[in-house]
Amino acid sequence: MNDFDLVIRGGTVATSTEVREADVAILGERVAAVGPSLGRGQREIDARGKLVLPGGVDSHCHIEQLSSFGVMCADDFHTATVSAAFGGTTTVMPFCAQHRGDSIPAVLADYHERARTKAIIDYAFHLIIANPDEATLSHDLPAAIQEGVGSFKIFTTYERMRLSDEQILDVMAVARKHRALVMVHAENHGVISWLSNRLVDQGNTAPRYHAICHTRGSECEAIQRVAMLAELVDVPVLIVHVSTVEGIEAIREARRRGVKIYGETCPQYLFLTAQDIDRPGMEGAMFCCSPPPRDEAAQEACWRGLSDGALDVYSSDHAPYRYDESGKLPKGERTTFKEMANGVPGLELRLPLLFTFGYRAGRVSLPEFVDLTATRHAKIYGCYPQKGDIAVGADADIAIWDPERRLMITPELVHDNVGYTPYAGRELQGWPVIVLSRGEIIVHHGKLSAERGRGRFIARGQSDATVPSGKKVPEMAQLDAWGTPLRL
Ligand code: DUC
Ligand code: ZN
Ligand code: ZN
Repeated sequence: MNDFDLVIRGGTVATSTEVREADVAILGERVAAVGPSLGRGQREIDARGKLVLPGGVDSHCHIEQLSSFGVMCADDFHTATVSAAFGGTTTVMPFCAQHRGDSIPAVLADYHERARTKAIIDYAFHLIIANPDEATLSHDLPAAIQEGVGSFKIFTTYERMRLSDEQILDVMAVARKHRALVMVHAENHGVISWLSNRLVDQGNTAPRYHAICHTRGSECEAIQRVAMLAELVDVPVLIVHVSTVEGIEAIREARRRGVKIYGETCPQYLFLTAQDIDRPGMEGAMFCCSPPPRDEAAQEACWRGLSDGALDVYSSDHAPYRYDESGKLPKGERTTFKEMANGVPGLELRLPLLFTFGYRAGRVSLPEFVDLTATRHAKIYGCYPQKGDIAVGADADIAIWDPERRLMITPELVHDNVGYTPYAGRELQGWPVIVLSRGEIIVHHGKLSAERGRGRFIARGQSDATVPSGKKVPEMAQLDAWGTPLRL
């Protein structure tokens, strides 16, 4: 008679708080026990010499999403989640994108349908809001939050996505009232469009000009403005894909004033620079994302931000486009930097890159690695402790890492549908060799054994991250004192 369905025996188990030698026992879909010398499992995995970590939670990725330029991502819910699983990620949180004119219920229904039949790991959704009209604000967003989609990404740039300051405040007010998290793509639109129009008019169209237009100052200005708006209505806000020294400083500064502001960075800001975009011919297009990778000082600032808490999460911002007419090069060699699809892939290599160049290089500890790649995402976005931990009762989403395994990054190593990786040629040490999702082994030494559509939607609950700080700006306090508080 076996005590458990599966026992992972003799590994080094790491969570965001501790590292210890322990067995992990699984009953059904959940972790049933963690400790020494657990009883027998119907199936056993010998994990001696291996690290047993929570599967990664990637809270920022784009899957089967139509961009505002009308370009479809290269990955659907199957290829994207397969790729994620091979890299040790067991939960993804992609976006359901509302474009102007779209209604939120239709957008959500559409993405649910795409994911339901293809995803092999569990998924939650964020919304992108490009059309904050009356129906969206008063009915559709509160309903979406009720259904477990309690985070909205908004943009300060992109002609067809950006919201005015008034619209941003409208969305923030809804988020405050119904306890959702506002995620912001923060870059100054005027600076980017003014510079890019002039550069193109003057015949400067190569990929490298993309990095020039997205100035450091434009990120910093937009973060400062968004922080000021969030402070006005006292709503927590998360700045996605922070890339600059100045942007990180703007987050620190806002926090010092008491603003509840979270920051995210991504592999492209730790491992790439603008020099990659300056490669010969059109090659630089493979490294173009917004905001763009910067310089070594910015990379250092991102590393520091991750270790001292200025930045809270490390996500992939997987935005998959092929290096051909379907994505990066709609007009072939004649494509201007304004016409290239924006984004780089990263779902699969997010964890292995941080494992090798963060953990193995001594820049982050193992608990920090787990926190940055899994636990904090689950906590901030309201699916902890179901996801992001190895603890009794949690979903048995586990990646067993061989910390010695050496691999060269090549396009063939990666399972997405992008056809290239911006990290080719780097050597990794450490790879997730066995990956479990809700107790089921879905990747086993390079072999996939997951049925299409087995992934489930995770309806997220509220998290502490959405609780307002309680701090009022003087003008709001004055309204209170006059007995005329502003209704949000
Ligand atoms: N923003 C993202 O978050 N991803 C890809 C491109 C962009 O502008
Ligand atoms: Zn963005
Ligand atoms: Zn993104």
